[in-house]
Amino acid sequence: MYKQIELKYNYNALEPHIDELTMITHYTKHHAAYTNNLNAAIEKLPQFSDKPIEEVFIRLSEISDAALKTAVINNGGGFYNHNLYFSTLSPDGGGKPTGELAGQIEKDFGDFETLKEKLSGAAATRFGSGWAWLSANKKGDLKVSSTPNQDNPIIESIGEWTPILGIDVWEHAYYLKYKNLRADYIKAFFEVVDWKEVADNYSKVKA
Ligand code: MN3
Repeated sequence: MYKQIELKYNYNALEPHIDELTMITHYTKHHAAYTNNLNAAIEKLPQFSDKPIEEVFIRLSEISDAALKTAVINNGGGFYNHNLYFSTLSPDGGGKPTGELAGQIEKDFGDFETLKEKLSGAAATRFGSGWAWLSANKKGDLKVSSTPNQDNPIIESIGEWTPILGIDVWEHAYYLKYKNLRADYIKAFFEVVDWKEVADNYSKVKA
């Protein structure tokens, strides 16, 4: 059984950047539905029961039933992506990373502001629903990308890249407060990013 991560803050804790009703709806409706639907799909795939979702993502070619494979991609992505999203937000977030991650950002992007611009650009220009990502590989390289729907870099690269931070740009992530102003939501998102958590994710991906 896949389980949603528990939030380490209250639904209203990210105000005014991300509003309470969006958080409640996002976590208890959208994320919960992806998780339930993933569990229902995996019940039909006993070879994957109790396997980490990251392993399922890199073994998708073993699923021969096309509809079931689509269900695992959409709901497995929805489950995993939102666990990452909610775990890297914090009312004490914002600012910039320090330590090893900060050094790698300088190496790969020049400076933090450039990374922020690239990530914001990837999030702003993703057409329709999807995500913008900061990912790492085992060598410790960093990369900015975006994917449609509930896809993610693990699915897309078959395990070569693992996201360490994701910006959800589905309208359900911002429309209640920001309406059509996705760029304002993206700006606000950076005010609540928990860079310590992102740095922790980075050190886990790096071999
Ligand atoms: Mn979402």
